[in-house]
Amino acid sequence: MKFSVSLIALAAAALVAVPGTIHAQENSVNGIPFEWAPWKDPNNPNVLIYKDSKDDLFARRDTSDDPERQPGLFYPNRYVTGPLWNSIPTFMGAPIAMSPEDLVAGEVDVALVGLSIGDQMLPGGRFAAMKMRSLTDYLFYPFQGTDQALGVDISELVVADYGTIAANWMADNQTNLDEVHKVLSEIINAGAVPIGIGGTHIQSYAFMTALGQKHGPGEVAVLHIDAHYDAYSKEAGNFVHNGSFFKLAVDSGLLDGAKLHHIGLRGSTPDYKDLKWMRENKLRFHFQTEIEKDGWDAVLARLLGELKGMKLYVSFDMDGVDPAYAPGVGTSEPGGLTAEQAIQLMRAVGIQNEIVAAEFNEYNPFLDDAHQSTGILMDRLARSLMAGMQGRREGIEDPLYFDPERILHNGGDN
Ligand SMILES: [Mn+2]
Repeated sequence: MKFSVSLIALAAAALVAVPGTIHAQENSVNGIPFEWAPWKDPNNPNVLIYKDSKDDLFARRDTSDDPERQPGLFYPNRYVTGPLWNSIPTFMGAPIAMSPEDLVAGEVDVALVGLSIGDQMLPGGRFAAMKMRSLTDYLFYPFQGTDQALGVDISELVVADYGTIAANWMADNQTNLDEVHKVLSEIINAGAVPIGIGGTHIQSYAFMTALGQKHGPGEVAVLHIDAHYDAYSKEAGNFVHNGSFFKLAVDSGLLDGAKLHHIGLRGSTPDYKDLKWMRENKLRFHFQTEIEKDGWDAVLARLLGELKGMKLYVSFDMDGVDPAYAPGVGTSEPGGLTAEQAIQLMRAVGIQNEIVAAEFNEYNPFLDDAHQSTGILMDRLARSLMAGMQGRREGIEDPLYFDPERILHNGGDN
């Protein structure tokens, strides 16, 4: 009798429990005792707790025993000149800065900084920065920096490699964002423009928190190049992931929706519900369909018109470019910008806008071709942006400027 009663009680309990929902009870969640899941906060099972301080994940090396040196930039190379393959690799072959003091003393204009978060459908982005330092490439800083469209030399800019921002691959990526924010703030407060290399698109959220803190929320405009609009809802218990960060940024007031400019959109999203959210929040978006309909030149002119006069942060997802030119991405979408259009866009915004930050992400070196086409393109996109920035310093105002010396012959006669 007793036995059958308890069976009925069990059956009743099973009927009450709704699969997939969380039932916080006195000492268990979904029937799992809290002592078996010590990472859950008994008061709020949606919140993860850390046994150790999360700061331990990003402890800085003790440098007190390092040889003393004056703050500033240094090259890790043995030779005065030479290709990247006979030196210790840095981004573009740039000299190294280790600390904000180095950035200030070196009067650094652009700090190239590696990113290593791996929040991606097909993991690989955490290896992108490492790969970008060791591209099989012949262009290296400061000797080969002349942009062939503008005729300006990017080595007029003081560029440094600021190392790679740690992302603990065993930690959740929301925790990693704190460290990205911290290091980006070091760069921004030292007066340099951070250009992020590698990682995945979730890091964009930390760029926006660092820029929001420096310039004020809603002050900086974003140029977002991507096949995807990255304002999907939060998923799988994550507040932010590499496809949701723009929604969170706009909904939280960190970013003014009217200053979020998308280009490269295609594929099967957004749906009508998401498009409604984009319209309600006044996002500026340019689908590939618009380029198909009106042509690249018209859409580029429209986009540049919208961006005019704004402080700009460039957030470049490599899948915004046609996989014909950039196959090394995890969420490949046929169509998209050509390599040439993307390069032209970087040059143009570098001339037209005050660039306050940029990052090139979602490059997966494991999926690149043997020529490293995606990595080489990512390098050239960063160089083209820097060429635009230098052109702006030299007084070039037209974002579609071309150096006449490189186009016109005999004074323009032929
Ligand atoms: Mn993206």
